Amino acid sequence: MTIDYRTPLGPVVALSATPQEGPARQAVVLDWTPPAGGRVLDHYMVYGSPRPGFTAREAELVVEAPVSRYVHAGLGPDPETWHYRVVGIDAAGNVGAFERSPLVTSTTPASFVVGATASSQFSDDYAARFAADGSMSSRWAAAYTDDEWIQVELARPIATGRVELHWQGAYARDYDLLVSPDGAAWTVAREVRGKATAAPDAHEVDGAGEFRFVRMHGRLRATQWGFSIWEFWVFPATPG
Ligand SMILES: [Ca+2]
Repeated sequence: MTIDYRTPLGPVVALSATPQEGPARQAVVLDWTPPAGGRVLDHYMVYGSPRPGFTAREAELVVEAPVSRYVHAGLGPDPETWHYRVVGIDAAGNVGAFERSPLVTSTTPASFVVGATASSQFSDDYAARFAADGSMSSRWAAAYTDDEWIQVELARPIATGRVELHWQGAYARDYDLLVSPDGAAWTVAREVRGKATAAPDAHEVDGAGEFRFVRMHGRLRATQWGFSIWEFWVFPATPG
């Protein structure tokens, strides 16, 4: 079969945008099929915007994708509506027409963990919010001292839920897990002593009253480094 690269490149096919829910940050999964005609595609330009009337401007270029799938991550914690179009660029440099691309729209759900604060941070690159950004490649790290804490705020109060602490190598030997309805009065939900590895911890919290804040108070470090957590997640027992 001979492929004619001189004719205009057609639009991508079957573009879909599906929200992907995470506990801290949301994402939209974009999937599509290459344009008809069997051409070799070099890459795709993914355009997106909260405005439905967006155009193919550089400011609205979300990514240049090498394959026909892209996960638009890091959205939220509030619901976000995004509109997308995708154009292909073939091996001869032909660019698909923006206006002929399907327009798809996706709205993400609200995040359940809406924010994080801490008693200290090693530097701006290790701020508390990096433990609630949905990414396992960013993290909070405290100053190199014992007795430091990090807490997350929830979208709504719950009485029962699961807390997941995804520790980096610099985990806590001893720590307390506390909950609070207001961020001021705290109840100890769990005392962990003698933790021996950096494996994630999951705690089912129940019977500590209604709470909207959850705190990990590190008492004793397992390493010389500061307490460090990739992600601090809370899942409600009953979806709200
Ligand atoms: Ca993170």
